[in-house]
Amino acid sequence: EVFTQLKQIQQKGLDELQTVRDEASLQAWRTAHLGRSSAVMQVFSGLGGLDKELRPQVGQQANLVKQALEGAFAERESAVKTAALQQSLASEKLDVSLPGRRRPQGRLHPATQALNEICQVFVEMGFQIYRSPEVETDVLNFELLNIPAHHPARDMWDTFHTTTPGILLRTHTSPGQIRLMREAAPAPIRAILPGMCYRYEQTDASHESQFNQIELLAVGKGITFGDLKGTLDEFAVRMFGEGVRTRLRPSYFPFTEPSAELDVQCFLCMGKGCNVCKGTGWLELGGCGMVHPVVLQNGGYDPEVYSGFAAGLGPERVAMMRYRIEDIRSFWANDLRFLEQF
Ligand code: FA5
Repeated sequence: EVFTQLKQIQQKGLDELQTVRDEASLQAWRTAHLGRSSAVMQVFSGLGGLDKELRPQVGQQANLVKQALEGAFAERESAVKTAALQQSLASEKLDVSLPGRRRPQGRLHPATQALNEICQVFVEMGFQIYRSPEVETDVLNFELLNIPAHHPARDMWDTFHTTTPGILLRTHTSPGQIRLMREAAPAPIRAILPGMCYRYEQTDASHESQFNQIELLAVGKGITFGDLKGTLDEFAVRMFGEGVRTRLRPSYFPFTEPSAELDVQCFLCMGKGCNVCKGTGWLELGGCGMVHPVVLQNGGYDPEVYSGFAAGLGPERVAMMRYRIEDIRSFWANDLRFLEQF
């Protein structure tokens, strides 16, 4: 009757194996029918209790059953694996004709684009680009530019101060004038100095607490106010188009004498008056003037021998006019819906 039992064990195992369709039930079947506490294994462990003559025959028969089950299992296992592979090949088919997903492409910030364009125009006119630091000393940002402590102009140009006394974020690119003059003296200079400036400012649609400037500096013998005017006219034409004129309005800066505000004719209405120029026909671009003798001297040039002109332009203002951007605070608000338009 042990033999009948073995036969039944084998039959039951094989029958149940028929219903196995996946990896999980395959493993469950193996534990149930070939595991340590499975029926066939119990026959092996019960061998000791049998009659001596019966033992080899039962053992042999149990072995055959075990081998039959193992063989069937191996077959089923490979069938299940093949089926799973077929299934995944069919369901995860790659369609190589689908277009790929593009990575979003970065681009230059609109302020950088305007800055680059203005620099390009001046470079074509023979100006060199000179970089000077954004973290500056009080001495260079103010004192050597003729703005001593307690000078009223300091209020207008107040900035962010570091915890180190006398070290601040520059309010304009003008301290670069002194740095460049000291490096170059007594050689002639024709350069632009672009970069970020910072101000402690009540911000509004046209004033940010950070913005770019492009400083213009020419120093040499016999440089006149006419050279300044001519340079700015040529810049306006190259930048904004044929026929665009500039206008200088008397102004005051401690580091230039005489000083002027630079307006450029509105290139959208060509001076007739429109929304962008608020009906005036002119757009304000920056300050300028002849380098003050004291500043020339601070830079290492003898004002009796040398003269020069300087200007400070606001590239964001140029970009605002060009793209009709209504609020300068959009530039640094980090809103991609704004930035991706340029
Ligand atoms: C100056 O900063 C002078 N250093 C310019 C100068 C240089 C004069 C050389 C003479 C010789 P002002 O503070 O006006 O001047 O600034 C010049 C330009 O920078 C402005 O016309 C404007 O375009 C830009 N600017 C100034 N403040 C801000 C601000 N808060 N936000 C955006 N742009 C500004």
